[in-house]
Amino acid sequence: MGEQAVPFRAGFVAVVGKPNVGKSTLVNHFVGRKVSIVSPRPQTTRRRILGILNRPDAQIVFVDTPGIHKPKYKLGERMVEAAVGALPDADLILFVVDASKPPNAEDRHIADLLTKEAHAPIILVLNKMDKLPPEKVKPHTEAYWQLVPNHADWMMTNAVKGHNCDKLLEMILARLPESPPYFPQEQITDQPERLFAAEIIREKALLHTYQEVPHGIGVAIERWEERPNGVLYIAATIYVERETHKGIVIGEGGRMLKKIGQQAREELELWFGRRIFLELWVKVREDWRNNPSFFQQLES
Ligand SMILES: Nc1nc2c(ncn2[C@@H]2O[C@H](COP(=O)(O)OP(=O)(O)OP(=O)(O)O)[C@@H](O)[C@H]2O)c(=O)[nH]1
Ligand SMILES: [Mg+2]
Repeated sequence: MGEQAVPFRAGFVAVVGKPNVGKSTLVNHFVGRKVSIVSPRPQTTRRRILGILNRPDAQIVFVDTPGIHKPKYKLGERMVEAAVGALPDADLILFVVDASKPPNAEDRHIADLLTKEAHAPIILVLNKMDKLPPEKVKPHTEAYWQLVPNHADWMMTNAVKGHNCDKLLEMILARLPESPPYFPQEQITDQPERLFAAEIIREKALLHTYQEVPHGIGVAIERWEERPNGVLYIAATIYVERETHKGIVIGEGGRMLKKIGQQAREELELWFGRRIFLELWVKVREDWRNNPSFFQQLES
């Protein structure tokens, strides 16, 4: 008398919302490792990045997306296209909002896009609950809930601490279709190591820059070599849009660049489990965010 086999579930869960609400933090929490960089600056994520949670009974493919915003550059247009493009094929959608603030025009715009582009059920994720004052819980929850078309459920979370994320995961699992896995069960992302390395460097550069500077930062891996002593040698260029920005990224006596390089190297050594020699350069490329052939190069 064998036990009834539990059906395997698998599916794509698109994670969408405006910039800086905590989408990538949430995806990293579920995957249990950083697959998508996080920073306090809006528009950190620039591409669709898969974060895969493998369990004995399920494979959840989270599709992290760039924050949907009103684009001012061609890069921004591409980012928004990437986010909206994740909607039609998703099995489930997480609409992530910053619950500590009431919905604004950007959230309403995303809700309209969901009405047009989404076919799957939508779970409203009211993130940053730690910043939500008790008297705002009811009005904010109700205001967001009314915005969401085809809403299936909602959960209040703190993605940094992981609060309520286990409950949210149960909600997701319950709505996932029966399916064999889409990816090998040891795979956690679709992002090649080279691109991940470029992203980690960009994350460290974002952490130390402000205002317009972080938005104009792009990282290109120039060289990637196995050295005979077992060290991985990586040379990368940090592109900025102005000469003044170059000065900021390099810092007085090169101190800022050194700090960015040291933090990126330490984290990459942790993820790759090996010694890394990282060399960084800073170059100016005016208006690169309006140059698709240039920013596509950054992704290869
Ligand atoms: N207080 C608080 N901060 C959070 C929470 N979740 C994320 N954050 C912070 O919010 C900032 C943005 O987080 P991200 O995960 O990069 O946000 P995102 O939605 O992916 O942003 P984009 O990639 O720019 O669209 C970071 O500083 C996070 O640490 C939360 O639940 N509470
Ligand atoms: Mg992000």
